[in-house]
Amino acid sequence: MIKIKSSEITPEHVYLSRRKFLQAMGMITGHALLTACRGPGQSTSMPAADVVAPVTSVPHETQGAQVATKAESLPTASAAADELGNALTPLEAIANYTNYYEFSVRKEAVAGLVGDFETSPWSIQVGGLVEKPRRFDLDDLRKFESEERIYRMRCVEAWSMVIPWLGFPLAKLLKVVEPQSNAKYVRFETFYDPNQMPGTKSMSLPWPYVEGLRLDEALHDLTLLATGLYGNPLPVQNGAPARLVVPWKYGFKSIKSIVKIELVEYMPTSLWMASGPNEYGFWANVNPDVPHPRWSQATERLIGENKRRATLLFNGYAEEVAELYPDLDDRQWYY
Ligand SMILES: Nc1nc2c(c(=O)[nH]1)N[C@H]1C(S)=C(S)[C@@H](COP(=O)(O)O)O[C@H]1N2
Ligand SMILES: [Mo]
Repeated sequence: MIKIKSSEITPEHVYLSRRKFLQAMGMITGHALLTACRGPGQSTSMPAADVVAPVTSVPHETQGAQVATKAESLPTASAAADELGNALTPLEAIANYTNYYEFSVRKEAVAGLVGDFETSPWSIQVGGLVEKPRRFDLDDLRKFESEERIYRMRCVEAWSMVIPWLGFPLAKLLKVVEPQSNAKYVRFETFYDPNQMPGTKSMSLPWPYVEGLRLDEALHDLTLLATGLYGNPLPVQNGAPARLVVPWKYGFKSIKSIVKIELVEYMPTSLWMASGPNEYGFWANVNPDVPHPRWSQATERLIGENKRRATLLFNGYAEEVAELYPDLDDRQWYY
């Protein structure tokens, strides 16, 4: 097990390092965002198919794949690479190779199935162990100042992307509702309507999609409520109008299209914990040394590259998040 001295991490250190992430120096207001982007965009074990049959073609080579944006909204990001020098994944790939089981288990099919999905009006109910429970509609979400964050996204299936998100730290929203002292975890729930989400009828899973974080993880500055990417509102298939992004954990923690956030005392049971407890646990911190029961996590394929590359501890964010895990043990890597 890799040891990290959390004592080495000072707040200044974290701050200076985080500066490297904030590629966008100018703030982008959320005003243009959160407009519904109308872009086109088995078993209970989520990723088996992709790992058993490794991805050999990049998503934008997929025949018939639609592109998520049109000419009037060309992708923009303030930098061309993440802080480690990894080039941004093209929008075509981000929008056409998506995991969104409510629509399809086929990543290449999701973008073509989201056309009728309504993302406006929308609201997120925030409650549970808070002083000021409230509902945030799209206008409320627009009031949070939006910033760009270029993050690596590492799927448990061992592929990855580099994505320029727009959004704001979830902590800002949680502060508004004032968590009570007995709140220890945060539970997130995705919108669920079988009539709009064909995958929920064909896939027998304990819908709705649910995920959870420990409260300090949810309050960490890296934890984002994302409302856009590449300078535009989120494509529906990427979780419009608002989704979680937790870059040091496997991608399945980054729950899409959130309608409910609850502060709770006990560890919530996620959809994947309920459906595949031997393979998907609560913590899901990226660790190359802890294999999934059915495959190694030592390497990954960055979408667009052919050669596999080494997976980084905490997906490369150890400096920022190791302090959250002073008593690292196997539980916190467990799927
Ligand atoms: N509601 C919901 N959220 C979800 C998923 C899903 O199927 N449904 N898939 C997860 C998985 S496995 C990954 S890797 C990421 C993928 O995000 P992206 O498609 O925007 O790259 O979304 C996560 N969030
Ligand atoms: Mo994933």
